[in-house]
Amino acid sequence: MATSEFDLNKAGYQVVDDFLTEEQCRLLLSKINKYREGHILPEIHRPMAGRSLRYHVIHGEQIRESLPEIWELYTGRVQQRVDRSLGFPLAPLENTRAGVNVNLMRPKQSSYRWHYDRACVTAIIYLNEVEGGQTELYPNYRMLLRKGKNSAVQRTLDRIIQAKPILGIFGTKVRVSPKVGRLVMMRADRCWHSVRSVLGDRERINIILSYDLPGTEFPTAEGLDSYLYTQEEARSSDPNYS
Ligand SMILES: O=C(O)CCC(=O)C(=O)O
Ligand SMILES: [Fe+2]
Repeated sequence: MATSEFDLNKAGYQVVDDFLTEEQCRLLLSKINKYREGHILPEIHRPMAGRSLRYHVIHGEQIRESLPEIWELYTGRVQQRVDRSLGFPLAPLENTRAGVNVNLMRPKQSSYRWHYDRACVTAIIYLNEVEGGQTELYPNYRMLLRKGKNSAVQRTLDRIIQAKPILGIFGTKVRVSPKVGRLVMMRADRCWHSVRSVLGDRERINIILSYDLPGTEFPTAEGLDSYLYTQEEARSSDPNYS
C-alpha cells in the first residue's frame, strides 16, 4: 500500500478538494434525481434540544442495488484514499445499509445533530454547493477508553466533555464548507461533529461513506439503524451517539 506523509489518525480529519470533478458530481446528481423519481425517500426526524436530526436518506442497500456508481466509489477509490491517509487498511462496513448513504438536507428544515459515528472513519463527498450547511467538527476531541466505545464509563466521559463550556475550553472547532467534488475524511468515532443549517434555497446533497477494521461488529447496530433509517419510534433516547 502506498504510504503518505499525512496521518489521518493523528490529524483527525483531512480535506481533499476536487476529489471528483464537477462533471462527475453532475452525473451522480442526475442519477440520484432519477432514483428519486421512482422512490419516496423517508424523512428521518428526531427532534431534540439544540440541533435535531432531520434529513432524507438513500441507504446503502438501495445504493448497491440502484446507484452502482456510488457503490463503486465506496468499495474502490474512496476506500483506497482513506487507506492511504490512514496508513493501514480499513474495509466497508458489513452492515451495508449503514456503510454508505446519500444524505439530503432541505434548506431551513433539515439539521444534523452533534454526534460521533459508530465507524472508525467517515468520508463525505459534497455533490453541490449550498449556502450554509458547513460540516462542523472537533478533530480528535474524544477521549476513547480502552474498554471500548460502548462502556458506561465511556458514555459518562463523553457526556462530560460534550458540555458546551468544556468544548469551548478544550475543543477547536473546524468548519468545512460544502464544495462540489470536495472530499472530507475524518476519524468519525473521535471527532464530535454536526452540520450547520442549510440556508438559501438549494437542497444540500452529499455522500457519506464509512469504514472500519474488517469484521468489526457494532453492539448498538439494531437500535441505531432503526433510528437513522426508518420512521419508527426510537427505542432508546440517544442511540445515535456513537
Ligand atoms: O453531512 C455531513 O456533513 C455530515 C453527516 C454525518 O455526520 C453523518 O451522516 O453521520
Ligand atoms: Fe456523522
